[in-house]
Amino acid sequence: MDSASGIDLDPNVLRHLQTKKVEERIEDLNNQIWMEDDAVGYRLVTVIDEGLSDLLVGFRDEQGFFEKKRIEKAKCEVPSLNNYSDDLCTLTQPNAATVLHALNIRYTSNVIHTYCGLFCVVINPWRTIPIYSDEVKQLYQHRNDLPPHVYSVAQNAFHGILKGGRNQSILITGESGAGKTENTKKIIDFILSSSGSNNTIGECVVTSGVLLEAMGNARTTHNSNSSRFGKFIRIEFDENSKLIGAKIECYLLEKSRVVSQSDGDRNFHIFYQMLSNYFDNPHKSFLKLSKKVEQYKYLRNDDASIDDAETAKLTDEAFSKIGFSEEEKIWIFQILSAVLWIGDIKFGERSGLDVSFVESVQEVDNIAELLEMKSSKLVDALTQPTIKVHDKLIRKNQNLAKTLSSASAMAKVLYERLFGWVVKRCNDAFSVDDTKSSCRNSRFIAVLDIAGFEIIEKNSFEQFCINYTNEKLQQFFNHFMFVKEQSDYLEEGIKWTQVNFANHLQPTIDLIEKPMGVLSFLEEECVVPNGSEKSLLEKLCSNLAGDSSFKKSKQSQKYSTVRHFAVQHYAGEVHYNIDGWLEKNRDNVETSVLDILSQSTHPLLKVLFPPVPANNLKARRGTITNSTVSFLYKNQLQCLLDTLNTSSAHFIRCVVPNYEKLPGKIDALLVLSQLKCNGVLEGIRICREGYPSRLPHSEFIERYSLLLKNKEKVSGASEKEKCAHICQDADVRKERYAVGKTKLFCKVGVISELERKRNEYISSFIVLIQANIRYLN
Ligand code: AOV
Ligand code: MG
Repeated sequence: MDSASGIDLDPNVLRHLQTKKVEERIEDLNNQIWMEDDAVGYRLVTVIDEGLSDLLVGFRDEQGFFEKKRIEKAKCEVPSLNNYSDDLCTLTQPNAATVLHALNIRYTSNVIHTYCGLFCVVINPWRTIPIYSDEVKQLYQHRNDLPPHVYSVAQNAFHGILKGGRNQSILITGESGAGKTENTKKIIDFILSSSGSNNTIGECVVTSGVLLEAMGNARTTHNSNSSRFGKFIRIEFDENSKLIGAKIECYLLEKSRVVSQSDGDRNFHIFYQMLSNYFDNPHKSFLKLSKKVEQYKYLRNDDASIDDAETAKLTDEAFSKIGFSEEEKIWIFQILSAVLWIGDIKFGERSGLDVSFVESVQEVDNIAELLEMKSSKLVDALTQPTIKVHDKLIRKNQNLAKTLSSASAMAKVLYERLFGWVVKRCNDAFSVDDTKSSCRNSRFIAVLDIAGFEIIEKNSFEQFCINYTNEKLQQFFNHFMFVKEQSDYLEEGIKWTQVNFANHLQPTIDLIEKPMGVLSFLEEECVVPNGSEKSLLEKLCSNLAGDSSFKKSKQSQKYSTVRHFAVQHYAGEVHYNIDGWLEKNRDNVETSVLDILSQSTHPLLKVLFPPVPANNLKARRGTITNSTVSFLYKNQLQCLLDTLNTSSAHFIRCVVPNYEKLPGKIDALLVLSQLKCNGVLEGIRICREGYPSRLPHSEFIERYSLLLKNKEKVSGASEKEKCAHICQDADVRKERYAVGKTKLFCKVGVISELERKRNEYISSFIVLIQANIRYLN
């Protein structure tokens, strides 16, 4: 029984929660140092001799042989005296090596959460661990002295609402498979169960998650349930902190997946669910789902290990719970089935002529029937679009490549709008009625689940958007941290001279956003006649060459200069391959395709493709700059940041420990690269610039007063004065500490130094006592 909260806790759970703290041992470091190592990240070695800029070190290799090596001092990190700390910033020597070491020993003892200043780092356990039970939830709802946990972050946010504070946001980032979505679900669940009263809203929010996963998630090589869109979920409360509603906003659905997937990836889950045994044959034949999964071109890569029938059931039930009628479900599946048939249309081309045609009518007939349109019109729209020349409408033949791309665009736009509609319907089920008076003072807790910084083999437009987003979020974090530190120092009456590290990211953001920057050149190239990626790259290189964040890629096997440019992001230099950017950014759908979709009599298509007024040329053409993906996304991102800026933020960084999905195993290099990309090391760096170690006066005096040279001198002094005297007597330089109103603030290394002096004092004291005892004997 946990005496403070009156809650029964399984000892197994306690062990995972690490309530029984591992005895923190102050290590005898004995001339040891962390040396950079290509295989294991960092290796603890013994210093044998010290040169001006290098060290001679010794260590045992994997076979147990003793090796000696000269290494540059710059490639070493000082070990920390403590290693099991709940907060990485309180390591006596926070640096890449000690942070990795601390996370490693915690993870291998099943502790997946660790704070790092304002971040909570969570390492994917790759297995179920018993730390999310109702009992544990209750504990975190009632106590604030518990070990790190995402529940604690959620509770802080909830507490912010309860005490009448501002909107709260929880930002979760990390690379694919790191656990963002899992943690988002845990947090939402915690907040909903803390706010108790309105179960219907809570249930709808959770249920909508099932639908979004069915339609927006897919199997990838790194994650069998990978989210292929970003989302921002807001849980809204009225002025009495009562739950009144929720809202989900989605970003950048990866719709290209509908028409093609990389090896090892699947299409969105919903397609496989729709074809699974959960649905009977009459239902399937009504939907014209007459083929097996692997017979559809868009679904070639199946995965037998995923139980699609089981999830189909959950999805079906979720549709009903949210309030989709049986008829509406049929409409949804008709559109999805039509999308699959689009992939199977067989197109041909007259050799030597730019004329394409449909080889067999079966597929087209199926689509036309499902989408309630005329087959002949569909064929024309795809193979012979109508164009306007001097007020005349003319049918234009086009080659096979154009026709194929037109068909893909049709499949993608159908899926994208369907997804958007399902999201909207979910929102309708739980969104707040703005007209109600109680909502005027509403506040929210929002959770952002968005793909983290990415450097892959071939970085394209998608990576560029993701990395741009993360650059902005990192800047937001740096600024937030700056303001927080500033208020901490002000509160403690300490002089403040630190720089705002948020400004350091501005050059890269400017490079992307400024009027003659990457995005504006891209948008312009999308609309100029004969725009091409080659000319875009030339424009970027000639106009941005002087920019410190822009790099021309050096000619190499990997990054040819005719295809690549590089951007210096906070997390590293990324080489972007320019191929396909214009098409991806234009995101054009032939007007003739949009026309037949909006002329259809299908009840759902009428909603998804409302007729465009003939005089609205801008909307019809869809080629104006302000309809490009990047333009729309830039604005969406700015809105998101405006929202975040008016809220109190909380940060969660998810880390994938290894790609083999093995519990308990840390791949050091993989984790190090994530710590770099997700801003944890940047956070540590900023933290090192300030005074990372903070001890209450009394604690500091209790531990270090033995370093005072003259104890009588301070007998009547205040605690504040005593702290200052101890630092002076221990020869800590003035700029390395600051005495605040209640705490003593120290720079990195001061505590290690004081500990060393304290140990020396104690050992000499022991020697003295032993000598005296001998003398007495
Ligand atoms: P992601 O959201 O970060 O990837 P997920 O949240 O989908 O990653 O997690 C991937 C998988 O890791 C899950 O399906 C679980 O098997 C496992 N996992 C993650 N966190 C936990 C946890 N706390 N407890 C148990 N298992 C966990 V992506 O959406 O691909 O970027 O686009
Ligand atoms: Mg996810």
